[in-house]
Amino acid sequence: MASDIPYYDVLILGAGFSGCSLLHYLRRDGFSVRIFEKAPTVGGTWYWNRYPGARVDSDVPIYELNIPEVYESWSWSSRFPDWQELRQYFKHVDKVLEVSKDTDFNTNVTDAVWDEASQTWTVTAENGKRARARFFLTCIGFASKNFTPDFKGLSKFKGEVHHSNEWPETGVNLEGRRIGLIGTGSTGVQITQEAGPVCKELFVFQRTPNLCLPMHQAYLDESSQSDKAGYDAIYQKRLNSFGGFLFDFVKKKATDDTPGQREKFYQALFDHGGFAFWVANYYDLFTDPESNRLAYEFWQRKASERIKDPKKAAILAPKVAPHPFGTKRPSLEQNYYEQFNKPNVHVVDVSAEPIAEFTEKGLRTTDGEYEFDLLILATGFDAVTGSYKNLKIRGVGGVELSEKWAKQTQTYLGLTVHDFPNLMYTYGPQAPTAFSNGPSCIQVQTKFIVDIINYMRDHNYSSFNATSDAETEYTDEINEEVTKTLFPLAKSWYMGANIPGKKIEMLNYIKGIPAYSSLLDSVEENWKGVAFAN
Ligand code: NA7
Repeated sequence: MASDIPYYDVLILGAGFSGCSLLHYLRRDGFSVRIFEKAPTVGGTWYWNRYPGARVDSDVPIYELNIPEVYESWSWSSRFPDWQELRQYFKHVDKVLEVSKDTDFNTNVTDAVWDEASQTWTVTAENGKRARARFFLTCIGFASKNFTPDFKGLSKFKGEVHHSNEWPETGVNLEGRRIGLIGTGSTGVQITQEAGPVCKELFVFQRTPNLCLPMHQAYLDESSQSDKAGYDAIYQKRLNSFGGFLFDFVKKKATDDTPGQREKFYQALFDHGGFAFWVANYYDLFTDPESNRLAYEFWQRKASERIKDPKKAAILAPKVAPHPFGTKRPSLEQNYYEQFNKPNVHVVDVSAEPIAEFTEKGLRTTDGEYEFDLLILATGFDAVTGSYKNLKIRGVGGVELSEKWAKQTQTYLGLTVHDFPNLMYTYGPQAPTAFSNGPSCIQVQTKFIVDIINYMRDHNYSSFNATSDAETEYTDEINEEVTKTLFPLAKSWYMGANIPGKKIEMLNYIKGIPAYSSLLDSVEENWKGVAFAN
């Protein structure tokens, strides 16, 4: 019977940045809140990402929750922390915010059903746990469904195989191993930097070069982080930039500058490190092919001068851009290119010689055979919408969310979906997700979610539903905006193009954090596009 199932005002799925943050604010406002979390602990993506070299590509304190109780009593040891430190950070978040006391861990939710009569969601997990809730908030991130390509004969391979996102908690020895690594996304780049120095031999199977940017890691001491007086201002300031950082595109076209000025500007972005060259470049980088070409030329020169072997350089940093710069996510690197200067570290261009099949001892491309005893699949995720594919979420009339999105992703505000009343999600489809620093996007979305739930309580509303018209208008705008950019020219996970058969469409909001934040604020003024019911 439904009444035997525990009831909460709010049920949150996932105890990562957004789940912890929403729990904190909603509980503060007097709501009963519960988190169901698949993992045995808090941390979200930083519980699962524990492959060698896993590290965040946003710098701290930008990559951090803006909750004073949390940041005032925390300091980092490096500008770009690794997964171990991020796990420690989440332990701290848990201790300070007491997340665990309101969380069911090891609870993998499989089903959620909207009940029109009671205006509640009923949520069921694999371990049999159930809950009913007025609001259902899915905070499951954009990269939780792994992708392994359907390689011919993969099961024949007799060596050890690991997908980067299912890395054994006990670790995997890379020392002295012969390693085959497929994939050169940010994961592949980070693993290469760890495997290169210790392996016997490393074959990196690259289909598309990663146009990596210099990280410029720096080590931080506690004393430099003792004064937190300016932090609140920093967290407000990060919302003023496209990517949710403290830097932003400059208000100039690339061709407004002379070649000399451009060279100086590009070099300054490289010297700054992080994503500056990506999202603090000339503002026409993603819209003007010439601006993009100029940026690529600079990047190509910088990367190729670090690679001694011209054959390797032609694969890793080709003269002709594989796609417009920045339309696939660049990774940050520390010594990626130098790895390939070692005689035992190879790059195999599988766009020129595709992987034909696996063998007992390795794999065969159309041109040759490669032997290794450890295979690492850094082949990514069914990103953004894929996170929802293993979850049966049924809204009004029993319609399933993943079915609705199979035809076309449709959302209102990148936060909710028509006919899925009282469902909201964070850091997912049609939000600034892939183009923003996670905690910045979450800061904006958390405010909206907490505000609407409070508003409804104050007005005795039991449900809200995004209108169909508002959803269509929002979705159409995303699809229209992307046609003005170079993004459709790349086969990227931003566009769903990394998964065979997946619909090609822009899965993210591309106008940046300030425009997104203003949009949410304007909706809050009169709840445009939202229908409330008692
Ligand atoms: P990504 O960025 O999706 O990278 C996956 C990599 O795997 C990428 O280089 C792909 O090449 C490669 N891949 C995928 N399928 C194949 C096949 N069939 N053959 C050869 N190579 C293949 O995943 P990551 O884990 O690195 O990063 C995901 C995001 O998580 C990251 O951007 C951060 O935001 C956090 P392709 O480029 O498609 O040619």
